[in-house]
Amino acid sequence: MTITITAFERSPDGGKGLARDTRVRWALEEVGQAYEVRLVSFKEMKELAHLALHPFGQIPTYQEGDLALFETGAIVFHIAQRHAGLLPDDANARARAITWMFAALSTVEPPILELGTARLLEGDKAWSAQRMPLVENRLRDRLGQLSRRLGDADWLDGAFSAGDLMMVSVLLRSRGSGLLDEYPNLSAYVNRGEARAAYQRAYDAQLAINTGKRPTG
Ligand code: GTB
Repeated sequence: MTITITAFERSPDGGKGLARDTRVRWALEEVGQAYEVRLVSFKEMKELAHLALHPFGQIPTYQEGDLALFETGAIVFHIAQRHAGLLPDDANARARAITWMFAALSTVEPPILELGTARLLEGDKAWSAQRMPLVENRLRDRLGQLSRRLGDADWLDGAFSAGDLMMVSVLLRSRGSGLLDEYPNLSAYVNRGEARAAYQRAYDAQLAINTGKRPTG
């Protein structure tokens, strides 16, 4: 059955991997599933046809036959459950990998997004200078905890899994803040994720849409 995802017609980052269709593309590449992409404009995302697929008017969505999904956590989890390659066979190891997916989305991503909002949308407010160190330190705390847990391991729990895919995807969003560089093992972890052939294919395909160039891979 054909898999179709949605992505930005024009991504604000020019297709440099920050929009969340990247993690879905990456998961599909890891498990070797072909997919099609339907590009949507910001206007179309808020129209009824798209809202029927995504109640919050966002990308990405995922369609496969009768199934329509939104939320990257649910989509990547679905892909990882359906196809071999992203979750271990051992039941306990599988549960731990799923735990890391949730940790990425509900414990690590929020302070990253909070800092983005504070810098991009609130930087000009009178109270911003007072609040900024608090927001930055909240993210530092989280990154420090994750850094200590990762230690010198390549991946969070044994072999690369959907947990790493989600964690690397989330951490990538913090790179521009400069804070990730304060944790060399986390920087190296993100670099390892990006170096995977499946990630590169996903990145190239997204970039090609925004630059008009065909992917080379
Ligand atoms: N929790 C949802 C999920 O994980 O699927 C969040 C989905 C989401 O935030 N989608 C964003 C969206 O559609 C795109 S990824 N936004 C439009 C809207 O809400 O109206 C967020 C994003 C967009 C662009 C960049 N960038 O260019 O740097 C980075 C991240």
